[in-house]
Amino acid sequence: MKLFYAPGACSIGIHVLLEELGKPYDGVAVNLREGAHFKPEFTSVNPKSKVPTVVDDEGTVRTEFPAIAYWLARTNPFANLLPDNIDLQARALELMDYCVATIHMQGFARIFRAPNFTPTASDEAAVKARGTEIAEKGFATLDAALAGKDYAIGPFSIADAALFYVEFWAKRVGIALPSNCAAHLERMLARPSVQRTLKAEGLA
Ligand SMILES: N[C@@H](CCC(=O)N[C@@H](CS)C(=O)NCC(=O)O)C(=O)O
Repeated sequence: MKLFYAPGACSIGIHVLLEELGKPYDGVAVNLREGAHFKPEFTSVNPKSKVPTVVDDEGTVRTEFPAIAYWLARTNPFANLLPDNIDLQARALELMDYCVATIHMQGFARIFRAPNFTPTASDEAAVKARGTEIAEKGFATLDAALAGKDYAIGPFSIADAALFYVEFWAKRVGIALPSNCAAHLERMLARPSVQRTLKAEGLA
């Protein structure tokens, strides 16, 4: 198994899940700043030019965070990354989609890539402010969902990997996390899988 990742990018969540599995894999760092994801070496693997990208042992390419996470959980049931209970599974998928499609793609994407959202440089501060607003609303929603739970759906699951990376970004850009999200981030940072991932990505 091979994981294409960029240090500190959303691929960090999939990196954590691979560490949770404890099976051998190769981590391949893709330098997004230098545009390595647009070069043939990478686009021949994933023409979408995105990390995370996973290539499994049969050579099948897997893309999109929720799909990769779901596939890892279902093909490695010993790791208990997704409970058998269908309601909890649906909750995990719901939460992952909210982290990726809303908090990441609508919130943090505006903060990290404001020029992608406006042709006018003087509008970029407003774009970033809107991104912050979307992310903050997202964390407030997830904070309520976390009440009384150690992890996103109760037991640790693939949803925590998605929640972890957006919380990690919040800390990086100075968005204050509400208390349940802040406690969840600390809980994640204490997991050996997360510590190994941060070390491997040069972020420890
Ligand atoms: N919807 C994708 C999002 C992946 C994504 O946006 N990855 C970012 C890094 S966090 C990326 O590869 N960006 C490169 C670019 O868009 O140029 C997923 O779920 O995996």
